[in-house]
Order: sequence, then C-alpha cells, then structure tokens
Amino acid sequence: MAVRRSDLERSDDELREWVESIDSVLRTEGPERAKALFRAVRDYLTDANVIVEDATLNTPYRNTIPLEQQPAYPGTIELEQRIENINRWNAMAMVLRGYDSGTGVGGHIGTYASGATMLEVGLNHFFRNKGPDYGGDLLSIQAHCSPGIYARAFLEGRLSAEQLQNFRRELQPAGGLSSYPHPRNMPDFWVSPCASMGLSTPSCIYQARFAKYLESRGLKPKNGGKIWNFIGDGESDEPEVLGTINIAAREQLDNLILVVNCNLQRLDGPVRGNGKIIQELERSFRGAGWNVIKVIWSGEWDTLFAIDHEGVLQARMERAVDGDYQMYSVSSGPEVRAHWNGTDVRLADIMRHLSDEEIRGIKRGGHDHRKIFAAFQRAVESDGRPTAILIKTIKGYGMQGYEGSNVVHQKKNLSGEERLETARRLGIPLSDEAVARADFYRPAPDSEEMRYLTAHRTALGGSWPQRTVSCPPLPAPDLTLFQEQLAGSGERALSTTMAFVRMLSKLLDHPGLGRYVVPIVPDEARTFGMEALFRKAGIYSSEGQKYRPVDSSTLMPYREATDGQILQEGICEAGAMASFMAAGTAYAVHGVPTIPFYVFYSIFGFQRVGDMIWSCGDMLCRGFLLGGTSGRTTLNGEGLQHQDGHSQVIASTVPSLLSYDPAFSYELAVIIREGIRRMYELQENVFYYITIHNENYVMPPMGEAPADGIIRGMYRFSQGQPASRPERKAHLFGSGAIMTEVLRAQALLQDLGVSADVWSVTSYNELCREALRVERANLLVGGSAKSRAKTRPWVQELLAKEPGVFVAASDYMKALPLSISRWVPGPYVVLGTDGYGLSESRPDLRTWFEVSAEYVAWAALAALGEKGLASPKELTAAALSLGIQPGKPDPACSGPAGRAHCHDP
Ligand SMILES: Cc1ncc(C[n+]2csc(CCOP(=O)(O)OP(=O)(O)O)c2C)c(N)n1
Ligand SMILES: [Mg+2]
Repeated sequence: MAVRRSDLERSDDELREWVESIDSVLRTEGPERAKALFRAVRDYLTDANVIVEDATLNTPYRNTIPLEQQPAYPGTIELEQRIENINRWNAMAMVLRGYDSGTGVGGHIGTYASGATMLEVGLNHFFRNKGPDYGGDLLSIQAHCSPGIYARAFLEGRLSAEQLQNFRRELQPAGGLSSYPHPRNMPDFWVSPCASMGLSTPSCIYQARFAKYLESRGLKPKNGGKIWNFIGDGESDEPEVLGTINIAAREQLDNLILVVNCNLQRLDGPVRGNGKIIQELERSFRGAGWNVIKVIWSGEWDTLFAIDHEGVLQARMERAVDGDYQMYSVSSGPEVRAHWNGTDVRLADIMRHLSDEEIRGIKRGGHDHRKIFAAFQRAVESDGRPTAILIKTIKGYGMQGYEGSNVVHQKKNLSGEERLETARRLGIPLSDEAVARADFYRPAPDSEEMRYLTAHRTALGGSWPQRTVSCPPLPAPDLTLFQEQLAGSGERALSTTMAFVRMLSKLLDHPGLGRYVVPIVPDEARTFGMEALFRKAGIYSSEGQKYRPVDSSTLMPYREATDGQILQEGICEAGAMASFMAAGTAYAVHGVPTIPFYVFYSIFGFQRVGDMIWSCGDMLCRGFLLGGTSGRTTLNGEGLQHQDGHSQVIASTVPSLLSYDPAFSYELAVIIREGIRRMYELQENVFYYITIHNENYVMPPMGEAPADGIIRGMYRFSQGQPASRPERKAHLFGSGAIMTEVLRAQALLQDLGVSADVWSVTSYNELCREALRVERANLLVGGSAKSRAKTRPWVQELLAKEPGVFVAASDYMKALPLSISRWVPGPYVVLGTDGYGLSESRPDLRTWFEVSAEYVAWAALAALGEKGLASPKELTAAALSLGIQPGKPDPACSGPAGRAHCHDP
C-alpha cells in the first residue's frame, strides 16, 4: 500500500506516527540519515524473512530531479525553440513533398516531432565530436527521427534542398537521402545504423564496453566520449534491449546514456495502455543497477506541485494509466479537467489555477528544455553507472489534430489548411503558396538562429553526425607466419578448428598485429580448444580477478585481467555479435584497427543474430566470423538444434560478407591472411565468414596449391590416375570436412575403373558471385562475345576443357553447390545435407544424408551410366557393393521416425 501525504489524515495513528518520525529525521538530519534508518528497518524485516519486494525499484511518478536541483539553462531557449521549429517544419516538409510527388516513398513525421526537443538540447549543449583532447560521443538516434537530423544538416548548409527533396530517393541525380541512418550508403554522414528496432541498444552497450576495453588495454587514451542511445518506448519491448542491460551495470559503463522517448505509443496504439511504461522501465533498469532519471512533467506543473501540500495531485498521477494520458492528449481542456478531477474536490481546487486552455497546453517533460537539460547534465556526470533517462513526450507533438492519436505514426500527409496552420504556429515565414508546396525554409546565414546554431556546434567540435575515418593501415603478415599450417600436419590428424586456434595464437604473438587481435567467444572457448589462450591473452574484466580460480595451479587457468585481450561474452550471442560490431568498427569510431575473431557454434550465428550480422554490413564492419562445429554431419551426436547445414547459404545473402568453407589448414591460412590484407591493409569494407570443423584428419602441405584459386573459391586438389577407358572421367568437388569423403570416393572410383579429379571448393558463394558479375557485365554490353572485356566466369574458365561428369558434395544444403551449376560444363550431380539434423555418429549421419564417399562415388558412376559409360549390370553390382539403397527415406523430407513433410503431387 502506497502511503501519500494526502492519505495520512485518514490513516491509522500508528502509521501516522511512523511517517511523522521519518519526516522529522528527514527535516532535521537530512536524506542520508533517513535512508540509513529506512535501510535498517528493511534489513531487519529481511532478516525475519519478510521481503519488501518493491521497496526501492520504483519512485513516484514524477520528475527525478526536483525543481530546486534543476541547474540554470545555459542557452537561450527562445532561440533554440525557433531553430527547433524550423527543423520541425523542414523535417515534415521532406515527408510531405515525398507524398506530393506521388512516388509513395513514405516517411515518418510523428517520431521526430516527439523527440525534437531532446535532440536539440543534446545538439546545442551535449553531443561532442572527436577532437585532440576528447574521444568523441557516439550517438544512435531513433531511426525514424532521421528527417529531423537531415533538416538540421540542411540548416547548417551540409545538405542541399535537392537532397532533402530526395529523401528516400537515393538514386536521384542531385543526390538523395536514405530513409534511416545507413553508414553504408552515407559513409561520410551516419556513423551507426540505429536499426532495426531493438538492435541499437546492445550495439551501444557493447560500444561503451569496448571503449573501456580499449582504454584498459592502452589502445585508446582515457579521454572520455559518451555513448548516447535514443530508443522508442515501443522499441524497448524488443528482447535485445532489456536482455542486454545487465552487463552495462556490471561493467560500470558510466560512459553510456540510454534515452527512452516515452511517447506512450508505438505503431498501432499505446505501448502500455493499462499500465505505465515509464514505471515499468524504471523497475527494470533500476533493478539491473542503472541510474534512472525520469522526466515526466514540464515546468508548468511545478507551480501546481508547489500548492499540492497534501499530495493529491501526485496521487492522481499515480492512478492514471498510460491509456488515460493518451486520452488527454486528444481531448479538449474541459474534457481533461472533468476526467482528471473526477469527484475529488481537493484536486479540483488545485486544477482551478489553470484555465481550460492552459490545461490543454500543459506540457510533458520531453517538451521542456530545462527538464531535459537537467537530466542530460546529471547523466553525463554519472560516475560508475550507466544512466537510463525516461522522457515522457507526445507522439506527433505539434501536429494539430494528430498529436497522440493512434494513427500518427503512419501520418504522411497534411491538408492545405493543416500545413498552413502548422507553419504559422511554428513561425515559418514562408508565403501561403510556399507553405502549401511544403517548401523548405532556411534563414539567412547571418540570422540570429544561424549564428546561434553554428556557434554551439563549433563549441562542440562541429556538425553532427559526421563519419570520418582516420586509421592507419596494418600491413598483412607474410604467409610464412602460418608456416605450420602451410607445411601440413604430417602424420598427425587435426581439425581446421585446431589449426585456426594455432593461427590465432601466432597472430596474438605477431609484433605488429598482436595487440589489435580481439578474440571473442560466447562461453564456448573450450568447445573450440581455445582454453590455452586464457593464460596467454587473458580474459578482459574491468575488475580484474578478485578470486583465485579453481584451476589456478594448472597450465590453463581461467585468467581474468583488466588488460585481458579475450572478450568472453557468456551465453549471449547477441552480446558477442555486438562486441564483434564494436571491435570491427573501431577503425572508424576510434581510429584503432582492431581485428575481431568471433568464434561461435555456426548454427547460432546467422539464424540467431542474422539481423545483427546484416547491421554489421551496414556499419561497414570488418573482421572474421568463425562458424565453429559446422556442418550437418561433421558435428556428430548433437542433433537437430546444433547441426548446421545452412549458415553458408544464409551467408550468401549478406553482400559485403565473403564466406568460405575450407577443408585444409593451409587453405584457412591463405584465406585469413588475405582477409587481413583486404580489410586492414587495403582497408576494404568487407568482412569474412569462415566455417571450421571439429573432425580430425591429416592436413596435407600446401605444396603447389594455388593461393589464387583458394581465394577465388576453387582449385584442382588432385588429379585422378588415368583409367583404362579415358572417357570414364569424373570431377569431384569437395569442401570443408566432406573433403575427406570426396578423397575416399576418388579411391573407390579408381577401383571401379573411373579416373576422378578432386577439386577443392573453398567458396561456392564467391564463385557464384563472380560468375554473376561477369554475366551481368556481358549482358549489359550485349552483342557478340568478342566485344566483351571478359567472356567467361572464372569457374567456367576453370572447368571448360574438362571432359566427364561432375559431382559436388557438401556438408551444406544442395543449394550451395547448385549455385554454380550454370557454369559447370557437363552433367552435374549435387549432394548436400538438406533436412533436419539428427543425433548420430558421423559415418551414419553421412550415409543418412547421402554425402558419404559411397554416395559420392555412386553419384559419379550413375552419371557416367546416364551417358552410357557404365552398364546397368555394372551399376547394379556397384550399388550393392557401395550400399546404396534406392528405397531409403529422403533426409530432406523426414527424420528416422517422423512422417515425411514433403508432399509431391
Ligand atoms: C525489428 C523491427 N520491427 C518492427 C519495425 C516496424 N516499426 C517501425 S517504427 C515502429 C514503432 C516504433 O515505436 P516506438 O519505439 O515507440 O517509437 P516512436 O515512433 O513511438 O517514438 C515499428 C513497429 C521495425 N522497424 N523493426
Ligand atoms: Mg513510442
């Protein structure tokens, strides 16, 4: 039961005595003593097993910073409001002009309208760019606010009216603007992508953590830099948001400020009609150990609070739910008064101080510069904790007739009168015709507004946003650094994962590169045999290691250190991906060329955090993603949830991601070395996905294998022994761990009188992409082959003169090898692992999925049979000896026990 001053008169004597006592302590001895007494009573109860669950998580529904603690405002509000109004108009005009053009490109008005004041307060007084003495603030805004940011850049003369006119029309000759913040398409402007919903929070949290990591390791000076993350209240429902806030408090990220624009609405309607989103978020953040600052009411309310001696106003605010507040934003003054007061005469008395018009016009805190400034100021001064600022606003603020309405998110047009009314209210001095056309407005360069705006941004280090990259290139190591991998493993069987870990260790020791290497693992280091790195490189911990690890006396202790190099993210793929993104973009954010190697269970990459990988592409991220334990049949035993036979297929959908499935350690060495060369020496904005396996086999030496072929995606690994009938020729494509099956198939075929060459396909995706690029270029040139610069895709070039039949076997879906089928010159059979995985041993899995050596050999022989090069009798005998069963269930359609889910007509 919440007791308020208003209830005291009616409460029982005992209760009143208690409250009066604490009140007297508060007045005479101050808040610290009152808090101490309260805690003592609470602890006493806790000792008696009486838990006061909600004792401190929620504070009353009012501004956290009371009037008496509000700092003086350091700017001219009237001028700032004028600038903001111009931005509001221009942001709205961008969307209206888009609407008028009939292109249907869309846009949002309501979100920026609700967040404009907080962004302007930040831009005029807080958001500082990188400079010689300051690390620079990193901002992530609500993606749908972008029109407001473009409008400001227009005022500053950074964007032209044509560009604004071409909002959401990036292909227009005069230049256009992307809908949301997209560094990839606007690399000099936007720094971080901010979307899709929910991703910016983990991204910012781990950016803040990574900045501390760089400082701790001496790679960045301790010269500050805040991470500001603006999100919507609806957006806070995305699990990535609340799911990653604990680490921010644990890591004491006082460089992180999360601002939630609580306009109480999302796209369809209220965020929490029946409750209060601000109170709910306060509990979550406070419970997680954050500072929480609530900005609920504007200054006008302070005068009412001053006369609310009995707390009746406060009590009423507590009672109202967000659905009520939304109703008020679309109701008239008398309606609001009637509903608000109800039958409470004391409340009516207080509210009598305002006219109906004033009641209608009374603002929420998010539209009051002073309240926002106070909150931001307190947040930047925070020491030892991240801060969440919950700011109450009205969605579509200033959009006459639509403020707070359920349709405001989708509102893309205003009628002629509405435009005029809005422009006049915002004080835009354009003619009626210009307003009707939604012309943009920019005051003269020497106007008061422009001088104010420029002076403030200059003081804060220049315009925001701007993405400037100043990072030294890193020369790629000589390939001989990986001599061990190039030489092969001799008699010893090992996996590509083991080879990778050894390479990582070499890189960590490299004099030029070592310090930039950032190994990232989500609680799977032991799975990949990386535990030896714990001692060598240490696990980063802002607190060091306060305990003696249980394995301290062993050779591989669990070592945490403030200068630890490994990011151990626990079981949080979203967090680990966010760390990858922070480390992979540090070249742009901090000018530090860190090289992330994120190693994970390959199935928990794309299908778990695919949107974040896409976002990495947007943010021009660099680095290596390593899909460990990959392959549907190579990861034996684990079963359906773990066996990945499709990540390579999804990888092909990310345009700036190069993906490889190498079979041998020297291939891995060549690919990683090339990746470092492209990303860190040439500074290309690409990143790599490499699948690695846990099957042990002998790694051959590189010998004459062509590095070029490895990088382009294919080369001939071994030539078959000539067969007595030369026309019985097969070409077997192998990749990843299935290469071992393909090599065994080569031997089986030889016994069957077929000469088989083995080709190692390190990347179907790269082969296919190159081929499509060549075909497209040819298509656009048209005409005869002679007129073309390059006539044939590389894979076609490679195979054109090869007679015989072709068989590809992959531990991935057939779609992967099928992707190059257009350029394979002969009959082409693809074997892959379509279907759900299942728990079995590796050999049985390979038989089940029909990618074993026997099936590979059979596929080649059957293809030769089609060409009349193997007799039916021979085929029958071979089927028997190879164990091929024509009646076997299709693994793509069913499990061993389940009913088939494929229905062919
Ligand atoms: C992952 C994802 N889901 C859904 C959307 C579609 N969407 C865009 S904005 C929006 C509502 C945003 O509401 P809120 O976060 O409260 O922001 P507001 O506009 O109210 O400030 C939705 C559902 C999206 N962009 N991304
Ligand atoms: Mg909202």
